[in-house]
Amino acid sequence: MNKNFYITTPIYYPSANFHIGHCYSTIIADSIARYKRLDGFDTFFLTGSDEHGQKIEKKASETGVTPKEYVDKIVANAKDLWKQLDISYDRFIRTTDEDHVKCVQKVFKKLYDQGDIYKGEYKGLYCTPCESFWTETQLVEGKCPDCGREVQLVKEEAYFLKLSNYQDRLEKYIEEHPDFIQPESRKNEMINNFIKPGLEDLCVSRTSFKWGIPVTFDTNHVVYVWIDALSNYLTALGYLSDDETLMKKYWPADVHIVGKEIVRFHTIIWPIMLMALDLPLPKKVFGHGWLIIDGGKISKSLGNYRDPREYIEKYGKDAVRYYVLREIPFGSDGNFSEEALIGRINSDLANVWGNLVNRTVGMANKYFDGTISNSKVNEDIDKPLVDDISSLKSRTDKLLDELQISKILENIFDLLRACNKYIDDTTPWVLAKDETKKGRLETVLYNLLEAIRVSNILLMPFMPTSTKKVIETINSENNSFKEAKFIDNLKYTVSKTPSPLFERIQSE
Ligand code: ME8
Repeated sequence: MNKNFYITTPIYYPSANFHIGHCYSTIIADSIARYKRLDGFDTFFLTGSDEHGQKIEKKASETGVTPKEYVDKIVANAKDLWKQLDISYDRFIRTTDEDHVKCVQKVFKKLYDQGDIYKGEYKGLYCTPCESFWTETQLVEGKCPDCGREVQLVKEEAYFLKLSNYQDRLEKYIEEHPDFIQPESRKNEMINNFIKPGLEDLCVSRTSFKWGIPVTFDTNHVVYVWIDALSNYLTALGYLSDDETLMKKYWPADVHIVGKEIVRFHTIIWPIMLMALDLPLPKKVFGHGWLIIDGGKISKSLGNYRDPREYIEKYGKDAVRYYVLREIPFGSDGNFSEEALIGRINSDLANVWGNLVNRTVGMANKYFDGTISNSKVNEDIDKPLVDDISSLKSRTDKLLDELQISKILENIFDLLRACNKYIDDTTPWVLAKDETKKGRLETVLYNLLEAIRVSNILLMPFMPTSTKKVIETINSENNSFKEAKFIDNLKYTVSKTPSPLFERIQSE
């Protein structure tokens, strides 16, 4: 079996209004990358920033700095945020990186030389004061939708990518590879709404602004931002450079994690570029839903914009990670509010997980001075719990392959909930009163520690900080993925002074 794994996030537009929804693509990709690493895969996890384009050029000039100065500042900020969220990327690529610029220029030239890119004329409706192109349908009463002035029909010399040549091949590929676009609903949307109606050749260069990668053989033109941005997945592996070792090792990508609104670019333009370059296509493009914040309207001017760091500082990085992963179910949107975040912390992290660890370790200290080994007196009531512990890894593996991250967390927390019920059903405090039940009491606590240990191993990719704390609390040395099953001969010596895993939060 191929034990290499290549996963990417979208590369972000440098934005000063980076909100908690933006963090989702990166947190989910980080969790999957961590899972694969722990599962023995040689993993490459790529993220970065998408820095070119007219919008950036304009924002920089408004602030009186160069575009590069403008993006440098925002990128430093993004890197800091990823650090605070424990994002374990192998490379942070910037589209202004020298190797990327070279890679894009070589890709563009190669496609031009072989006839997939040709020079033509871009015709469009143009509003000169706004410097914007519009389509007929975007106009409001025939005028510019931004400023209301007259628009002109203009022609601009431009390069085009022959998407139309690849239409049949792409359609066939998508149909023959049902896993390529996930979830299924997005696949149908791409085929029916975009591909079947017919692909038009794509304008892939611009002359109306400068902040982009110059076309080497026609320097008036800069490369269209999406051609530039998508190529990042290849640059990072050294494609068309002197050293293609990573390319040989990791391409094709196992999964591109992308938000639903950019599935179109990743499943039409991107595969066609790759077909033209004669490269295999990524195994999967996963289009996730959004975190809907305050009904979808979020901006600094509305006063509801919060830097994600505020939540991290207030509630901890793992609570934020857990919340977004748990709240966005496969293929759908999730909702965000601070109230709901507090609700999740209290109901799942504090009441279920924290409480279970606390109760179990407390009883191990109280009744056995912290030392527990299995006395192997099993009763019927233990069996379902032991089975659930042993099957947890294979159930989680399957859900991870399907990218059902929210479901994974739901499943693990179901097990933790079942443990709290197991305590109520087995009543250890009653067993403790009867010396002849000492063996039974030890088994009950042992089973609970096993559930805590195994669930903790599988939670490591999702909540790297809290799971370390649990390892210290139960003092477990058996924390590898291979040991994520019920083992009946361990010896636990739990911490005498465990600190609480998650505190309950009083809502204001
Ligand atoms: O699209 N909930 O960058 P971007 C969940 N540069 N995800 C969200 C979200 C929300 N509320 N808001 C944003 C770009 N995102 C391009 C990518 S890749 C070659 C180029 C996600 O900064 C969004 O869906 O606009 C996307 O996946 C990511 O944040 C970056 O968005």
